[in-house]
Amino acid sequence: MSLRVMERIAVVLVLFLALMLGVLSSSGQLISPSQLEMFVDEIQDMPRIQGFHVVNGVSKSKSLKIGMFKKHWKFHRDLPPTPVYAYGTSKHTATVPGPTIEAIHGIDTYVTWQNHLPSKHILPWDPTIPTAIPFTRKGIPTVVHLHGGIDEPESDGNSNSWFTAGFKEKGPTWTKKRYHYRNMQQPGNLWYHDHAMGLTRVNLLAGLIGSYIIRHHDVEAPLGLP
Ligand SMILES: [Cu+2]
Repeated sequence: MSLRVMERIAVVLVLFLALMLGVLSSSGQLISPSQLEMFVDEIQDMPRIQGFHVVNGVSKSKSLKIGMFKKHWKFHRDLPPTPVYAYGTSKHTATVPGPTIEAIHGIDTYVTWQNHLPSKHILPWDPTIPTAIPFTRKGIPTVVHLHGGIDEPESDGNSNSWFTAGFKEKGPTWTKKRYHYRNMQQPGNLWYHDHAMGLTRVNLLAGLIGSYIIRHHDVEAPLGLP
């Protein structure tokens, strides 16, 4: 074993010890999920945003603006408010999961996703994997992917089409601010979520997820659902 290899092992051991000490010293604040009482909070119904207008009884396309905000969120009666990233039309109304977007089959929905996040992430992220890193090292890269949506590539939330707050910095494949969802596919429940290169994991864990429903009257009406 060369001296260099031993040095590296020593460094890894020291880092591991530091980590263990950190875990032990903060364990007084960690809450075991098994100690939380179940079924004490109402299941929340997320705010709904219609992805269409109704003019004289006819559905028409609509443009939405949905932001990403840092705020605090209560996950359980006995947990303190937790820092999160939340989707919403304002910081005040933003939720985790984000608002449910309701679209109608065949009616275009446009969404301008706006990043209002601060410069530093609330969660640690792994810099050793390919990651969206702004040139200035400030800002949290985000880009929204409508999971299951059949849409043009420019609106599909390519991992390298990320952008930071105010579109200050953008990834190499970024093309436009306003995403176009055609809603031409089968009706059903989709979800939208962050998709930034190397940060998807932490951005979702921070709260950047939400539902997207495509409705189709002719398919649903004969079912007579409540
Ligand atoms: Cu997905």
